[in-house]
Amino acid sequence: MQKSLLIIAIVLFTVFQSRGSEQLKYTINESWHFIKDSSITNVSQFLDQQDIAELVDIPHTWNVEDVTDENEGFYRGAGWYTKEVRVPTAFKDKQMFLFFEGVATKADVYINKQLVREHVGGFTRFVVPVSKHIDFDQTSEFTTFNVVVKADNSYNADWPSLHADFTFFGGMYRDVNLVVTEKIHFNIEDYAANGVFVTTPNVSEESGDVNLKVRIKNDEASTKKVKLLTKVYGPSQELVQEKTSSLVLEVGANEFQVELTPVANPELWSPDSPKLYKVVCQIYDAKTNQRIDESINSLGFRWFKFDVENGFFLNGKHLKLIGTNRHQDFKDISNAVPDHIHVEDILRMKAMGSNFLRIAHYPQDPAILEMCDRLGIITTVETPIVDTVTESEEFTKNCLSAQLEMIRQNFNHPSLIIWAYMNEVLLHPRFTDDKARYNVYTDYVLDLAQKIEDMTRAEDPYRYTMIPNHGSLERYQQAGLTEVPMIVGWNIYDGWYGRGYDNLQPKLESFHAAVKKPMIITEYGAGVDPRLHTLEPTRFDFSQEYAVMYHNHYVKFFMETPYIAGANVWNYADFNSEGRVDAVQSINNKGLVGLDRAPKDVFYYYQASLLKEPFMAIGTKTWGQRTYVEDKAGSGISTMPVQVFTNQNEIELIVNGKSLGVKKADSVIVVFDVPFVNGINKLVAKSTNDTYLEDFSSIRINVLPLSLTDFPETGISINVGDKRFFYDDKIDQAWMFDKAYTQGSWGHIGGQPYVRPEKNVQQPYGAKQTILGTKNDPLYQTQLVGIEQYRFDVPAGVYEVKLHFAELEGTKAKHLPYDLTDESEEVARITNRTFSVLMNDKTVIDKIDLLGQYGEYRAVKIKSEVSVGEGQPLLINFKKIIGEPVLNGIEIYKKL
Ligand code: GCB
Ligand code: CA
Repeated sequence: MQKSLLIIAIVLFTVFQSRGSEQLKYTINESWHFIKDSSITNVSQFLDQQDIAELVDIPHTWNVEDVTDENEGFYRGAGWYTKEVRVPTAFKDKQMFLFFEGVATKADVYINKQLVREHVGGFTRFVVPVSKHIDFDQTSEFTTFNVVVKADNSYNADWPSLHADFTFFGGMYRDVNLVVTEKIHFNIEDYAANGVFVTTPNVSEESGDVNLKVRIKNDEASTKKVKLLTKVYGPSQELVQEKTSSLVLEVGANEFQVELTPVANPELWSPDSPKLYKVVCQIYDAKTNQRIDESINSLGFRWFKFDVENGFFLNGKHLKLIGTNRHQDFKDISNAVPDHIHVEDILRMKAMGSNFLRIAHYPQDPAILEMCDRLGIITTVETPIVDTVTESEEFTKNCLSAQLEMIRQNFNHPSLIIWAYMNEVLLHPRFTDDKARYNVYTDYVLDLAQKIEDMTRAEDPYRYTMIPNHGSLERYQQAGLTEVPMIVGWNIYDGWYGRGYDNLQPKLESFHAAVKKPMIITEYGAGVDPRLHTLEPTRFDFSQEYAVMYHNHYVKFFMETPYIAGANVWNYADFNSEGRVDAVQSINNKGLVGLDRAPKDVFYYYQASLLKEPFMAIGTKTWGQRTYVEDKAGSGISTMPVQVFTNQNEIELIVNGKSLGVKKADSVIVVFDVPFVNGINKLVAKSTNDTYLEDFSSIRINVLPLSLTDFPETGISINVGDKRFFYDDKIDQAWMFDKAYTQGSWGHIGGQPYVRPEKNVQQPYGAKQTILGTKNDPLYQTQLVGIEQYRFDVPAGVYEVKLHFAELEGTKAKHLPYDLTDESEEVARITNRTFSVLMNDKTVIDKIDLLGQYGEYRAVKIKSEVSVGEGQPLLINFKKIIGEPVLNGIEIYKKL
């Protein structure tokens, strides 16, 4: 039996040798004429202005600069693109299409000035038929036609997402292609899918079903007979089976089911061994045996199950899903990223030990799922309905089409196992002050969810569905939303935005008891500005050190809690969020790597936690230069902890050629107290077993003497009112946190660290507002209030002192003047905080009014020189006039 099948296979193969003209697909990304202008009302008006158009290449977005500058808001409006596309006139017998991979948010496509397609949804692909809209130039070898695309990223109540913590970049930000097919072709007009939908309803170690749904479009004038040849290739490219089906194509859209012989003993797909098969479908003309079209898709044999109590099982084995979320932007490019970045990102996730990726909050470039298939990263992808919905027919329609496009376009990916939709959809619910109306609203949301759910299950009965919620159980339960999907996702931030991370366990236990559905922690994370370090990590301090503690707590808990099927760190990388104010303005910095993909310590922490192969890395590598005070006067040594991340039991650390001994890891972290000497310190960490792991770090430190008899050449830079070191990576400058004055040394006298006056602020000290006029926001977000003096006991000489200020109180910094002479003038004379600064009795800053002169939240730097005589200290006195004097930072250098 086996043998005869094989013979038939070979015979068929030879019959179908001849190749006709097949589908052609290539990018037409170069040289589009572009104008950003919302006042253009029609296509002719735009085309008349070509002299002012800019020449751009796709991928393109118009929001690269305005989303990170200091001005609030960014351009949300229309951008017009045009290009003359030249094709061989011989294409007149074929079908041509424009294939857009992503245009945000709405696209109007014109061919030869005629509007031919409107598409809403910035994250899914769409196809526009061309041939019927153009006249071929029979007198010439080539025909040229004009394409205009009006992209629009305005706010529109009917276009999801309405509101979210990411930037809604506008533009033609993914590839645009020309596709040329025969009149008979796999139906790419079906929601820009590729016409073939592969399913594997039953898979076991012994056998794997393969079924296909095939959609073919017949644009000929009459019914046509074709043959469909389906071939399955194994992971080593060997032909596993083939099948020929004779099909009669009606005019227009056709759909067929193809059942293949189950594949015996399939090589299974899993994160550890992502074995990929390939399904090749070819259409042949039944008469001429000419090949007309081809569609190639990946196929993986795996079976999976989510269990309420015991989590996730792949191919019958328990697997804890753990990995990250991902956005699609990059430093200085925004979302118009080349494929290479997508590819590198998935490689880096694999290198981190991820086996799970939540593609949030919207479908991304095709390269992402392709790479996940190949590298073995299990995925979930979702439709961008975020925070809130509009109760309109149009909004619902757009949500449903976004979901349908997502499903059809991404159908053939073995890595993908969950279709998700709606992220934290009740985060900003409407009508909270009117109970009855609120219920009408949540009923609407519920109804929308049910519609999406039903459609998703009908489209794909073999995958799971999921809705990710924020941590407000009652709200989602009350609305009925936890009942709709197959898996409930929770975005949990205890230990960051709210409470401590100790709350994690009781919270999730109560969620698990309340909702009897499989659970995934779809988000958890902590902000990190890699420039910030501290010896006293606290919630919301954005330090590298706090984030490691936070993630360590979460990961340990997930690993030992069976009902948590999986978890995704928020986020793989830092990403743009224009409206965000944090340590880094307009950036959400919960990434394990930066916007430029530079790893933070937490990235190494995950490598140590997740990788199976031996791993070790020394932390704080991005801290290029540090400065810290010596342990004891005259010792010249600053002892500071250094973390080493490893999955080995113990590590040895050698500092400047001397061993600090061997230390055991606590979970995956080994901490060494390193006695740093001034200048460069060489650290070598080594495993003690035959894994021969070794890592190296060269750390530059300015050890600040307690007694300044030899004033340090590097100067002294103090982050006043703070407990964090700050490293300015742009100019390689190290700042130390503040210290109080002690006899014979240096430091501040008087004053308290600034604390936000509002209740329930997250940060322990300092403000989190964006500071204007600087990129070093953290320095200026903290200050000492009521400072009396900064004192340095220095040798005689000339010193340059630079004082850094910012008004953090806004209108609250308005005070009553203390020197009222006439009581009746009191109200009229309310004025701003004002103080003077004297250096060794010389007034260097006279009655500064930060609010009045510079405005709130603006960095102010004032530099002045002072001459200090023999035996004299350098005294910087803050003289209070109205309200309390403040100081945010101080730098001092010896000139002479
Ligand atoms: C969330 C959101 C995500 C945010 C994240 C955060 O829950 O789903 O879009 O970026 O929190 O960092 O606040
Ligand atoms: Ca400060």
